[in-house]
Amino acid sequence: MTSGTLITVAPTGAESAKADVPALPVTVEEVVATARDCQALGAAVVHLHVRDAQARPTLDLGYVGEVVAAVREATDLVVQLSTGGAVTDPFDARLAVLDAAPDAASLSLGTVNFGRDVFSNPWDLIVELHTQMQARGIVPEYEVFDLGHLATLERLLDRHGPPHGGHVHADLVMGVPGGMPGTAQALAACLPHLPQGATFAATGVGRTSLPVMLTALAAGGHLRVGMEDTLTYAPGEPVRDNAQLVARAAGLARIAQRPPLGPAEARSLLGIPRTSVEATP
Ligand code: KMH
Ligand code: ZN
Repeated sequence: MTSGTLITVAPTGAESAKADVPALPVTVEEVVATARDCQALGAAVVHLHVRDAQARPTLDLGYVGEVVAAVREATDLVVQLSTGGAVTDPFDARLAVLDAAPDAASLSLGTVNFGRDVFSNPWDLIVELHTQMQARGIVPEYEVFDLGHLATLERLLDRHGPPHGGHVHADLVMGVPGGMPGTAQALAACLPHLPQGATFAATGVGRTSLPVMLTALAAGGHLRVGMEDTLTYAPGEPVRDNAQLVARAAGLARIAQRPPLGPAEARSLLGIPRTSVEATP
C-alpha cells in the first residue's frame, strides 16, 4: 500500500456552464488561482479542461498552451491535460492536445453512455493515444468508467507495452450516469483487475464523491476531486470552490494516516521527471 495519498484536482471539466456555476474557474487567471490554492491544500496533480474567451470548452492549442504555461509558471503541480475533452469533440482534436506537451494526459479506456450523450473511445483511438504518449514522453492516466475498461487496459499493455515512465496509474471514474456506480462494491470489484504494480485513484461523480473517496482511501487508493465531478458539497449546499473539495480530501487522507503527497512525490510515484519537454510554439 502506498503510504501517502496522491490528490488530483479536476477544477473545471467540460460539462458545466459558467452561467450556471459562477464559481467554476474558466479564465487563465481563475484556473491559476485555483491551482495555486489547491496545491497549498494538498493537491499534487491538476487535470485540466480548457475554456475559450466565451467560457466554452475548447481544445484550441492557443488556449490550451496558454493555460499549461501559466499553471506551470505559478505552481509545481503535475499538469495533466484531458484528452477526453467534451462529448462533442472530434478524435483528431483530442489527439492534438498532446502537442501542448503536458506532463501527463488522461486516456479513457472505452466508450460509455454519458447521461444522454455518448463518450466515444474506440480501440483505435485508445491505441493512438497510448502510442503517441509513449513516443512523446507523456505519462497517461488511464480513465476507467466501467469494469470492462480494465480488460481493455490489460489488452492495451499486453499488445503495445507499458506507458512512458513504466508505471501504470488508473483513475476509476465512478457514478457517471451510464458507467459503473459509485459504490464500495463496484470499487472493490475493480481492484483484482488492476495490472500488477499499478496504482489507482478514484473519483465519485456527484453524490458518490464521499463514499468513493472513503472506500478508495481504505483500499490504499488515491483521490481525484474537483468541480469537474462534484458541484454539491453537502445536500442543498453548492461547492464554494475547488479548494473546499481538496481541503476535505486532504483532511480525510490525514485521518486515514495517508497524508497528501507533494508534487515532487507525485512525480516520482507517476514516473514523471521535474522538467518536461517545453510545448511546441
Ligand atoms: N468530459 C468527459 C466527456 C477526460 O477528461 O479524459 C470526458 C472526460 C474524461 O472528462
Ligand atoms: Zn476530465
